[in-house]
Amino acid sequence: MRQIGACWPGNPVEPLPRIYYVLGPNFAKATDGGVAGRGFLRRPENGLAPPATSAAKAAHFRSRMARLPFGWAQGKRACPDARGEQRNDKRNGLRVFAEGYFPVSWRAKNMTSRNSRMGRSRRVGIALLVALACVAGIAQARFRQPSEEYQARRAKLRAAVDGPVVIFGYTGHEDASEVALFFQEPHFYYLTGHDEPGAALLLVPDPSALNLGGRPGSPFNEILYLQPRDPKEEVWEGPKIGPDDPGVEEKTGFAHVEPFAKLKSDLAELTKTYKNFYTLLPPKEEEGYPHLTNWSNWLHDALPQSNVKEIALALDAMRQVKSAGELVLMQKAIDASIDAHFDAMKTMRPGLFEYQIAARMKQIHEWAGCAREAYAPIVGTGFDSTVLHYSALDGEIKDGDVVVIDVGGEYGGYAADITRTLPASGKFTPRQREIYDIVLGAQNAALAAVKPGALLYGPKGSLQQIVTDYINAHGKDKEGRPLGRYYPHGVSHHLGLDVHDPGDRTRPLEPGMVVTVEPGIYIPEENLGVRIEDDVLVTKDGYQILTARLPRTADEIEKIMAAARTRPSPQP
Ligand SMILES: [Mn+2]
Repeated sequence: MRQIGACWPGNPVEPLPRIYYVLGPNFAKATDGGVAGRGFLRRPENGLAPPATSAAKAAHFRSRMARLPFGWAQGKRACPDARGEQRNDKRNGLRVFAEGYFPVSWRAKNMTSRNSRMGRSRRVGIALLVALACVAGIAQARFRQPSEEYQARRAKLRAAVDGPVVIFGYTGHEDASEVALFFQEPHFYYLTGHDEPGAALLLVPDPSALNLGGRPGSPFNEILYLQPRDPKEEVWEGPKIGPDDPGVEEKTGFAHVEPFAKLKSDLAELTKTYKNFYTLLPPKEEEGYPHLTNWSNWLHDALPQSNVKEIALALDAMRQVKSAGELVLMQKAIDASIDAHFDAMKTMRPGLFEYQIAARMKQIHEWAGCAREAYAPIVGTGFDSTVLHYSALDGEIKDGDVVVIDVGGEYGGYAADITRTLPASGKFTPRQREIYDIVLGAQNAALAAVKPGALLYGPKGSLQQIVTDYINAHGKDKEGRPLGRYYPHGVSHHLGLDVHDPGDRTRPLEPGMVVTVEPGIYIPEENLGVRIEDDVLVTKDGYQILTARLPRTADEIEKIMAAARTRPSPQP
């Protein structure tokens, strides 16, 4: 019922068709179209027959496909049109979305930085969770920084533009699946710390432009717009912050909070002063729920005579450099994830299934305060170790396998991203160790280059080039060829509120940036994949490995595994 990842474009292993559609559980049941209730369907336009055993269901699917808006039919991963029906019908106790297409919200690791804004939001769809939230008060999925930190970020962004900035939070309608929980749009969260649906933010460079009909406190240079409170909704969703609540300024850190309905007329007022307005514009093809497309259309309608310009560059650049408060949260995510990786080393045994390793790791994250995983866990054994974003986790771990474990928790909204590769039996074979040591050597070479001014990607001396050169200069495949062909991905990405944090990956490194360093070699014909991934803070003079507590060498890993084997296998 949910889509797990798409393809890896440069993957030499198995070039997959670019698009999968996500289908409802009833569809999967009717068609056997997937594993364990996951209905995958390849796009019929690709000429690939849907894996349907029910011709009627497949015909219905095709007719629905034909009605999709152009952009979706051209290659989007999920269809938005069934979700509204689903909500309404659920209210009436009906479930008629047998052929519904679910927005993709699973935090797939393969989202690009531009697209990683998408599909993050989760709607509370499980009555039990709602009830718990009501009892416990408003569940705080993220841990706020002090209001001053958000105020300073907004002031910085205001100073960077020549017109008002409008940013929209998620509405809570982005994901209609049963497991969805609300999670705020990361840019909006970065600027506001506000974690409830349906809000918007307006920043105005010159406050005198927004003298709004003598409202008390005018003029304003920033306003938070909130939905009015709805007592009927709150029975289900729990109490929310409303624009007219006493103390709303204190709670939100905004001197001015208005009902959302006022945003349009405030914008109209601002057109008297400004020609340029800024927002997050959608990429050419927005993946998942079309949040940016919808809201930039809304804004164009509200501002027909104005220029609506992109703010992402300025905002992404700010997000790339972490504050002390952000680093505290990141370290907590990393520490929980390190503990989970230690557990995996101790638990690893032939005979276990991949999902069992992941299950223990997820539990350790949650016990440590992580609200959720930073991305869909990857535990790949044998051949699965060579699939970069492997996510089925249904393989049995066999003696002699290597197991790639790329699993990280998310704490206070901030992601950890850690990979270790373990020998299933506790001891690498000579060939496995040879490849392992090449990956480790490449990682060490890349780490040594991390300092302010260094480049992740680009010409000679970039981390990507260092890793490629190192891998090509060490070891050979079975045909005697260099191993560079088995390193198909990038060495690094920024890490933060998103596991693949947005921003320019060719920007020279600066102190305060947190990036991953993650070389890998994946040889499918040998069922041998190795990735080692650590999270690194760029400092004034070089770098600090935030994941340093977790050993990286083959010797250390074997030692930890051997020590655990003298004791009985840990129980859940
Ligand atoms: Mn990574």
